[in-house]
Amino acid sequence: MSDTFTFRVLATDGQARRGEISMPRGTVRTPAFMPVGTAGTVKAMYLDQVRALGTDIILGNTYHLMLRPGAERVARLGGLHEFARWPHPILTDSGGFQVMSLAALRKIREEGVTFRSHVDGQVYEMSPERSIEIQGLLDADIQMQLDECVRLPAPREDVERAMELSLRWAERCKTAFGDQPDKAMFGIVQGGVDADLRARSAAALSAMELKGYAVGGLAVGEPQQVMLEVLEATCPALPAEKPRYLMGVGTPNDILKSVARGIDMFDCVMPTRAGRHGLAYTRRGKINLKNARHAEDPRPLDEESDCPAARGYSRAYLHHLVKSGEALGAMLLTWNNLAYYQGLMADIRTAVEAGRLGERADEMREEWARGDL
Ligand code: PRF
Repeated sequence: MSDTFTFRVLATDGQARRGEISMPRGTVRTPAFMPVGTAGTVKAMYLDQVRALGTDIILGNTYHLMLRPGAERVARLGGLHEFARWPHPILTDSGGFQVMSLAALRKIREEGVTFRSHVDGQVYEMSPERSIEIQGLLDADIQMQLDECVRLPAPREDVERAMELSLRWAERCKTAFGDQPDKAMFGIVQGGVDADLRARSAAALSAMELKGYAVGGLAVGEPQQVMLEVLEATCPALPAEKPRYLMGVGTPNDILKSVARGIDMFDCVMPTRAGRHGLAYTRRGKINLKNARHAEDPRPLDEESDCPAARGYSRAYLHHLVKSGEALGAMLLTWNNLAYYQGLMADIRTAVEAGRLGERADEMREEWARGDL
């Protein structure tokens, strides 16, 4: 059967690409930002609002959903799209990274990972095969291989062992996923900050002829310049005709610089988490609404924004909501931040099409630096 999951590069600007990933549930315009919908909800947002901001795809987490409400239950209720009422593409992370950051008593063996749930203390086992089975029960359009991400800095032999294990797990995930023309299973490049480990990982995954590739193991404590050097070594080693996803990144500036190095997809908790903590992203940089200087400021966050949250409420009111711990404060700031991020991605796509990503990035940085409106 011919693939109904396809990727096309429509334009390039240096290493940057403007593309389209198509699948039966919809088309993802790249470079794309995927809002994080860990537990089947983009926190503090209606999914209709998330969609209206120009979101083509959201991310879900195997780890959270397997623990609560359980993958088999979601499957009985029609899958994650039906359960959450998001009929558009969904990518799920495989669970390995979240096990390492959230679960207790983690143990990694060749067979898979054993851990104690942070929800109810029960012990679970997750093999590469079980991760793909869960992502299938959730009915995710893009599924990620189970991998091991080592926290940096780490000794080279630990990074190498985790990278090699991740390659063997990629093979097992590929077999478990089988032939599904309407969906994709992406491999994840590991190898820390070591250029030759990254090159080996990228080459071995490329040989598996997967439908897409992620770069994992970055934004785990290393300086931005180191992350960018790893991208410069890794992206050219991946097949040009497949989408590339940088996991868990990042700030607007990280995204601009990573697109310029060949990345097509991103996810990050930054806009949603920051919104719940009183921080607003605007085209003039970040505004901390907790700060007392906003207490009597009648101006909106950005009167030129298309987003009602940015245009329709005074900073004084937002300050009051945040200081009072009101739910509406988190809702409005998350809305504003996701609107900013999706506006940024649209701006990036237009700039790549016009062959002026570098100039546009400089203009944006200048505007951020000019500071508060
Ligand atoms: N692996 C997986 N998910 C991830 C990462 C990874 O390395 C990262 C690292 N930035 C974020 N999310 N599976």
